[in-house]
Amino acid sequence: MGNVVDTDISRAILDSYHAKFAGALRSDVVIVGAGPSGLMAAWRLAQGSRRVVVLEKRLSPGGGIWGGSLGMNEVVVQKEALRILDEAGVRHQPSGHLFTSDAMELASALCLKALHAGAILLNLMTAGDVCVRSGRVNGVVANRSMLADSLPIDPIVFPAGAMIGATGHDAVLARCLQRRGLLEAGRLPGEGPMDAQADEQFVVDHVNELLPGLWTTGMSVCASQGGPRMGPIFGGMLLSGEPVAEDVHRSLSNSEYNGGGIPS
Ligand code: 48F
Repeated sequence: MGNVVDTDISRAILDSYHAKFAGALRSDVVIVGAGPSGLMAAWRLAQGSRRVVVLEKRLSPGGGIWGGSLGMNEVVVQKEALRILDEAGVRHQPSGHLFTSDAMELASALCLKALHAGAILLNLMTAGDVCVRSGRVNGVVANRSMLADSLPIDPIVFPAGAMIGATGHDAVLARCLQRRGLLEAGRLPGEGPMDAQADEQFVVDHVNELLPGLWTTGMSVCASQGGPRMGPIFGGMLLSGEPVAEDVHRSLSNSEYNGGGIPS
């Protein structure tokens, strides 16, 4: 089996991880959460030549995709999202007026698309705070998952021109702003009762910039703006990643933050 030396293996891991990590410290956009909406936004932004970093607290990216509904690993999408499945090479079957895909296939394909488009994905990285300067969010504060809560270890900052909160139902980044009184009163109402039809449209129509530099996508849109909680259907999550990518791309093109978190 060739010349396999333990120190060479360790050095290979260290060198390539550190190169990746160093790249992640010079990005245009930091996306927190690698669920369907975050991965979709990462894929589109990276396709548009933005330097994108995705921070995911768990070992596996994919968020709520893997378990489908009740652990039945099939995802349902509506026909408006089929073009995304096709572009990602995800197979689907009709089921009445809806379509189903294998959850593993969708999660894997979205990861691969985002990575191959150029996004950097760091797993085991939990975002716990944001940096704000002169009223603009200009970085995400993150720590190694599980270490932060158990040991006195300082976090690290990922600076960027734009941040996207894609942490799903708990809207972590928006809550950071709320805790500090940086959101307008009543701006974080939480999710309303389930209404799958209304929610699917809500997460697409209501992606917006909560505070300069910070956008939300996916279920975080509902949690931060009072939309209905979600039914077990995924088309809206995928479609929500597209307008947020467009907004962020446009905003960065027109701003002094085009080269990252530090004004040019
Ligand atoms: O929950 P999640 O899949 O969010 P989403 O993209 O999609 C929602 C659907 O999966 C589902 C639904 C549709 O049927 O309602 O819930 O809005 O993915 C969120 C990701 O963010 C990660 C989490 O592990 C998951 O992979 N995450 C959560 N908090 C943090 C985080 C954090 N503080 N730092 C980093 N990642």
